[in-house]
Amino acid sequence: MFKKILIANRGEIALRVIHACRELGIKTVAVYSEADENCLHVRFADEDVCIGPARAAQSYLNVPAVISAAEVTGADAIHPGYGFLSESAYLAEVCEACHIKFIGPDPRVIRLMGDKARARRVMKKAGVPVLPGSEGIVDSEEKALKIAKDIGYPVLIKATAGGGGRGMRVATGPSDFGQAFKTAQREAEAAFGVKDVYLEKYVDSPRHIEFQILGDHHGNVVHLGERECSIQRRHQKLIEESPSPALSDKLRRKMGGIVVDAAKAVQYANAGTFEFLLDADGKFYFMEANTRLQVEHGVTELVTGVDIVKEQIRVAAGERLSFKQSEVTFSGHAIECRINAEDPDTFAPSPGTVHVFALPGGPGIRVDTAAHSECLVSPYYDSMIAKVMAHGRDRQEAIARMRRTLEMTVIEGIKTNVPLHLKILAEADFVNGRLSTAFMNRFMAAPRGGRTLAEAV
Ligand code: MV4
Repeated sequence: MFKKILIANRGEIALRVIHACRELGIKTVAVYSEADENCLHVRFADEDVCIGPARAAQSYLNVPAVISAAEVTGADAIHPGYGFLSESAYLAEVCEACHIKFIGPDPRVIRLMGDKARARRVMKKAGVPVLPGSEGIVDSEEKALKIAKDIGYPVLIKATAGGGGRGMRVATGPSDFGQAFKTAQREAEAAFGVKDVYLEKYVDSPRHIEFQILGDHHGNVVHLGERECSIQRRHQKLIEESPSPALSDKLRRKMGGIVVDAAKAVQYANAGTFEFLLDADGKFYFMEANTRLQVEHGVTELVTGVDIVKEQIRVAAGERLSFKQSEVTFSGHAIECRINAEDPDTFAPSPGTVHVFALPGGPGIRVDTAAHSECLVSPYYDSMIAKVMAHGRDRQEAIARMRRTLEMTVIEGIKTNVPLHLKILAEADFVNGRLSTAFMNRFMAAPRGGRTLAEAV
């Protein structure tokens, strides 16, 4: 087992990894930017190294700085968390060259899944359902127009280097196809430096369902069921839950079997997530695979009892998964609300000093956060300051626990989206599990007492 792990991240996820390391008896190294000197991940790590200025490009995204910190502290592995360098095949390659274990899948698998058109092709070959679309990237508008006609409108033009919704454009017919194609290419080039795009049939108002998998270096892969992440705004997830209200046990077993086979086909080792769209007829289609620990991994931990981060560390060290698929059980229901430091009207970030930070806890509640009273929410990084998770025997109990927790949450000094969460949790469609990726758009537009939600919160 590793003796010392460097955590190339900050905030709640850096603390989450420290929890796992402490339980496993592994020493930790925090890295931090000049803006994060007083953060809890620095306080609770055994050692710490400042790796650069506040701007992430010069610190948390700086591969030479991270590697140097690992070298000088003698860390034998790096956990990248999520975001930042977590899906950097380059960091994983440099780690390999430096004989430092990267706690994540092989760089070749990271590269494969980072190329969305290629991932689609490989997954289709491995027996995973994909939407009608182009065979790989399409380099000319003329060819693309022909393919779009075959697929049938509406079609979606997606950046192959994209993911998370960036560089996507819908074309509703041949008349707006040219414009959408050019815009998608231009956005892809600007955002990722690669203008390549591919085409897919567009699904209206689907559910976002993702399967959690874990693989080891001995050919074992298990799935830990799904999370439904349909409640999101501008591709930022707000609420996630497990299980999905839309999946039967039969569909779960079917999709689970498919993702396990697909992961085995690419020799997937470590934690990963396979994203699907689920349409109104219950048909599902592969979208992309994320080769990292996800923000929302905690809801899966609550319903399965598996510590995903400890498993990640064990398998990276060459150990076998500590359980078999037949030993995975699902218990009750879990929901997560992402608490963001943002203005509830404008959604603009609301950084600053938190004067009071108090959450009640109690049965079935888990809070993952690096915030505390008198902490500083930095304008340099993501605005998510806490993940509140509620577990109950069923969905209704989980929702009730979430509501009473958020009602008794006191965060003063900055603005947060807690009021928004409480409004969503009270919405009939949410309570009845009628979720889709269109939920938030409808919700924001729906008038309440003569005002739209955007005006009311
Ligand atoms: C789609 C789609 C409809 N049809 N693909 C957005 C993020 C990326 N992971 C895939 N995304 C979508 N792909 C086809 N062919 C709709 C979305 C989408 C979406 C997906 C998941 C969660 C929220 C979403 C919000 C808007 C659009």
